[in-house]
Amino acid sequence: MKKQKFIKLFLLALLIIPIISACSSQTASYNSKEKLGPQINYTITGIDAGAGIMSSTQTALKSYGLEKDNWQLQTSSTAAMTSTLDKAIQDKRPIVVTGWQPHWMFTKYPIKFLKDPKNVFGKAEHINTVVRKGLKTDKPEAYTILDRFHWTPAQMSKVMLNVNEGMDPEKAAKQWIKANPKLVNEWTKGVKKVHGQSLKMTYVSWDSEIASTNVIAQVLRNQGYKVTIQAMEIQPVWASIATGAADAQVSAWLPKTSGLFYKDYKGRFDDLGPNLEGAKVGLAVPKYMTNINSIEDLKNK
Ligand code: PBE
Repeated sequence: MKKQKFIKLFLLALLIIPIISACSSQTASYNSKEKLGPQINYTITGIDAGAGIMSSTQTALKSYGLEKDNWQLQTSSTAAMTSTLDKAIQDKRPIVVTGWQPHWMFTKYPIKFLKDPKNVFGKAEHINTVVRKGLKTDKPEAYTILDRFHWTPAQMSKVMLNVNEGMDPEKAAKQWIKANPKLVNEWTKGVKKVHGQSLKMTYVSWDSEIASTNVIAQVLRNQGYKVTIQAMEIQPVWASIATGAADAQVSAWLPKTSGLFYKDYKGRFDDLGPNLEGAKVGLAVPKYMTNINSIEDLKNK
């Protein structure tokens, strides 16, 4: 009698378990046959509110008619966004994030940019070096080095990856400088050493800017400057240069991402041109969302 009951229970379990797991996995992982919006609560996972990519995404929600479809942009931080992305990818769940390059998210995770036929995010971006008025005459040596500072996304990514793996940014910068003497020498060639003049740089704690600011600050330290770097929001970074409270920043993503600040502060800074070319900003999804390839697909698929 007892044995029969046990067998019945066992058979029931055999029947039920696959049904339960099928149900839960179906709501969890991405289903290309169902509309995307409801699967992710019509939410794009974003970063800090001040970032240019956030205002561009708001513009995209309007231009692509997603806003009236109840799509929304969630504010968080780069760290929170990448950890949400990490978890989603582990379960093959759908997710739409604000994405940009250079950033290790594109090396670490199988994600792709969504096409942007309305060109809201712009095609390519460059990152410019912006210094305060008067730096050229006050500190010509620093000005020359800052003006020459130029590297590639691949070079920046090396520093970013080390920092992402837990290395102290200053140490990562020193290591990178040691490994790239030829390039660094191009920036400093023929420039006189100085002796303890102070120099202040401001930046935003985005991975790319942590990397670039630490590298150029270290190069200037090796030249004899006493460099302090201070992290803040993007708007105060531009204000610090415009008011002369800081000497330089290397975080100006242009023409779109920081374009508003560039316009607002025009005439109150010196633009030394790009320190990096081939940057890109947009929306991104995991590659397993094979039928989502354009921002327009968020609406239609
Ligand atoms: N970013 C990275 C910044 C610039 C650097 C794309 C997140 C932004 O303003 O959006």
